[in-house]
Amino acid sequence: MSTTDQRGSAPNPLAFGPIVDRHPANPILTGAEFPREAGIVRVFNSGAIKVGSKYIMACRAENRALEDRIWIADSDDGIQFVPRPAPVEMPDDPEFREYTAGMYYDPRITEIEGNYYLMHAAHSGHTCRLSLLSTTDFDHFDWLGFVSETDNRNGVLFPERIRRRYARLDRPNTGSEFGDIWVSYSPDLIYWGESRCVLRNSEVHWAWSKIGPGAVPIRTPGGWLNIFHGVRTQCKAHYVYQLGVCLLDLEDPSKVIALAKEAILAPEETYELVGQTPSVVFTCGAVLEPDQSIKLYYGGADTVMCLATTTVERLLYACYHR
Ligand code: BMA
Repeated sequence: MSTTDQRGSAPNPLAFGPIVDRHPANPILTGAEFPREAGIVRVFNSGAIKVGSKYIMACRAENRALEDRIWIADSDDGIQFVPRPAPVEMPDDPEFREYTAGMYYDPRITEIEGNYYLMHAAHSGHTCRLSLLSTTDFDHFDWLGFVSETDNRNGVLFPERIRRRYARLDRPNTGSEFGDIWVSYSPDLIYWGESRCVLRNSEVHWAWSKIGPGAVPIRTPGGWLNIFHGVRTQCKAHYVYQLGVCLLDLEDPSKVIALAKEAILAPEETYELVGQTPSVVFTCGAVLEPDQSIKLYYGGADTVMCLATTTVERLLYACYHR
């Protein structure tokens, strides 16, 4: 791809302007749309998937007690979502209760071989670890267990096995590995290892504080498109969360093939700048449509759910040229 067309004259429109477009209906979902008695005041960082012709969102729904619930919402068009009457029932297991303290969040939905998996963060006192639910119908969920030690978050399963093993991206949160994107493998989705660093925050010019996996990676013939978040500390005072994109090797996702130099989405609209946490755009889900367009769902300011649209072509262009 070049910045000029085949005649070598007119500039390629992808060379300028936004890589993603915000949807005019933003924010597409707010806490006010949940059943009133639930007291949900914020909904953000929600996973999403398309099942047949329907869209399903696994919402991060938050009340004033800061109990974060995973709450399914349904949509016919991918824009207007209707929350179900009640949140996902979480396991009664005492271990689960002890470690999550009622706070589970940032779910990513991945379909693998006909099953749907929700990998999500679970707070355990001062730290956070990854936990995994599975479902075949989004009505009944099984808890498969904790799938990381403490101090790991942003776990995202790849939608297929890589060299026969399940694969995931995540963000270990401790020590010298703080704030980089890693890949790990598992024979059974429970025990994970062979971990390798994929991308360090020091390699992302606009995100010197930390980076982490975002949406479920999208397979393209040339590699996995990985839409991630990146954070910079502004004036030593507050974090600014933006979204970036890179392309990972299909067979060995620890290899970065291309990385967009620019962020593809930055907090600029009021619903991204003002809210519980100012200046945050944060994604947990993107839906690839048959025409290769992409619906990118993201949380604005840790308060509302938003939608942006783009295409595989635009994201690939960004990886190589922006
Ligand atoms: C991260 C996560 C996200 C949140 C972000 C900004 O560490 O906890 O859920 O959107 O911080 O507050």
